[in-house]
Amino acid sequence: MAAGLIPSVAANIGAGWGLCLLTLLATALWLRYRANVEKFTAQKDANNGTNLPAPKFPYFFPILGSLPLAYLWNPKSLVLNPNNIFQGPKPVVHVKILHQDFYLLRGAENLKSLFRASWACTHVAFVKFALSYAFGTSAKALSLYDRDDSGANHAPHPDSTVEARNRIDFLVDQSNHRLLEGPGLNPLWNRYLDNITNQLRSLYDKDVGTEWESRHDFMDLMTNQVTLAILDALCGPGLLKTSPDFMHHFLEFDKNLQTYMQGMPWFLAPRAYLARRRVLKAVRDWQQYARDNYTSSTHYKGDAGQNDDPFWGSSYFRERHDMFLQMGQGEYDHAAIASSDFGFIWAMRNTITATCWTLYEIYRDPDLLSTVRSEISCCLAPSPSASGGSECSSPNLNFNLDALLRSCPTLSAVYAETLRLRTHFYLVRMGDRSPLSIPPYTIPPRKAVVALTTVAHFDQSAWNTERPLDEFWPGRFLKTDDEGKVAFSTKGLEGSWVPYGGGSRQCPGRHFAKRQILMTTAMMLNLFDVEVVEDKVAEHLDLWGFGSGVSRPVGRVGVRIRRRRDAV
Ligand code: HEM
Ligand SMILES: *[C@@H]1O[C@H](CO)[C@@H](O)[C@H](O)[C@H]1NC(C)=O
Ligand SMILES: *[C@@H]1O[C@H](CO)[C@@H](O)[C@H](O)[C@H]1NC(C)=O
Ligand SMILES: CC(=O)N[C@H]1CO[C@H](CO)[C@@H](O)[C@@H]1O
Repeated sequence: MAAGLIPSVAANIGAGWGLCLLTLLATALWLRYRANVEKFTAQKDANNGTNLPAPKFPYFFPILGSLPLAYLWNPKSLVLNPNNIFQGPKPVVHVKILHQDFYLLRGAENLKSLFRASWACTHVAFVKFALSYAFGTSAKALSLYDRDDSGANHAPHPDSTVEARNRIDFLVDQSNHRLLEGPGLNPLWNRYLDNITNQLRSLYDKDVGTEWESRHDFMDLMTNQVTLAILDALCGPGLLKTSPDFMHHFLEFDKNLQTYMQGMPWFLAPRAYLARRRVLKAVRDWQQYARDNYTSSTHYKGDAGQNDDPFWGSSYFRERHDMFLQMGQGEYDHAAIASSDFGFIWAMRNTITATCWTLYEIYRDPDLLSTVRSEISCCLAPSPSASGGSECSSPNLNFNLDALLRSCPTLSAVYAETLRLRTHFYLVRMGDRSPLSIPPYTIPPRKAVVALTTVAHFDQSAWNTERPLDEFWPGRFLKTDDEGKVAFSTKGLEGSWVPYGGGSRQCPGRHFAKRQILMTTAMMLNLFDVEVVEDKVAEHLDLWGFGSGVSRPVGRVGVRIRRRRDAV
């Protein structure tokens, strides 16, 4: 017995000493922490300067720094909690997490300063991170980014000696703009319009009857329709022809995005990495098929885009393919091109989920539904098939896009409020060679400056809070004048409504996204009556869902659906 006692006494004495040391350490840490807190709260920002260092957010543990552990279980509630690094008393803070320095900022004026400073920023670190972690682009291919010091602006940086063909950051940015904000936009849009019109007509003619019938999940139904049509517009029919399961793997990939971004090793998440291998293989197979079949005589005719073709889908992918192959010494091989192209294809996922949420909000509110329906009924042009076409039984879907964009205040407000409520995105910038000016502060170059759309969109001081900010209320964007006329307005919301970011790196897909969401919504409302019967949906906002853009719906929305009774 005694023999058993001795070690346990020794252990107790040891533990006693350990405890004593720990107490000492904790006291020391506490004193240091209090001193930092005092310094932080006492720092007065002289408003005559513009060159101040941002206040340092005090932290308790030397190595962890301000690592917000509660983020792990509920990121959104941590982010909106008034006592954390995202919401503290100072709108610009310097935080240290695991020895990394970050600058967090919030407030409309600071976001506007950040957007203004975008032209002096470099994105290379973030692009490389996303391409390698999420999309699996090889380190060899990404080394082209390390060698490109010419910047993303039209004129290369004066010290840079990079050859024009190797200006990867600038060239990729330019090709995105050509497709989404330049000559590529209308053909892309026309192909989307053509496909979604036919898909929804076929749903009307073949799948949905005149009597109520149940559907297990409305979000799933819409996701499928919209994803198919966007893929067709962007990549042509070849992607689904060569890989009929692409959509399934794509949605699986999307669900797991944060798993890849967090650098989870493959053996802890084999299914997630399997989904990624499958989508990447699909893109490679499609591009092989496009290389084999494309000739300059296979281009589309007319509005579908005479520079585009059914094999590559858009000239965007065909030209990017040549552009990447011509860089460096062939570091960007076919696999690397496929993974970067997939990164671009993935970027459309925000507009898919946004369409689902928009329709969900309208269909579950009968008053809103009838207001929006009466607005869109004024936007119909005569149906081209109305005279003698065989489709005279199905409703007119020939909406005038400009009218939808400009003359439907409530529809616009639903769109804007959906993006306000559901977009959770980190906007990140980094000064390239010179510091970033966020008056009165100056932030040193090569440090990440981060703002979160969620913080901006839930800022009590910026928004009309007649209804709580966690509630969907399109009225936030509507103004009624003296004669009772309702207008859509985002006046005074610059820097507060920021679902697309801002400045020179603002989302180039926003024009397509807005058209796509408004038009698809108008068509659905004109074709179908939908009633929500089982509302079991929530935003995917745990650690694995938060921060990737417009939230993904989880759970389901059981509905009854039928052909619209009073269709016009
Ligand atoms: C509702 C839909 C969408 C939302 C909320 C959204 C949001 C965003 C945001 C917040 C950024 C970062 C902007 C910044 O840092 O200032 C971004 C970048 C980007 N988005 Fe979108 N986006 C949407 C739709 C699309 C679509 C449909 C496409 C095209 C297929 C697209 C392509 C891109 C690309 C290529 C970038 C990177 C731009 C760059 O780094 O230069 N987006 N998007
Ligand atoms: C700015 O204000 C501080 C104190 O308010 C003062 O000491 C300093 O001289 C001022 N600097 C300039 C450039 O006016
Ligand atoms: C829409 O595009 C998808 C994907 O390419 C294709 O499978 C489908 O047949 C197209 N639908 C219509 C009606 O054109
Ligand atoms: C439509 C068409 O021409 N398809 C051809 C494309 O290329 C593949 C080889 O990758 C051929 O098998 C197809 O017949």
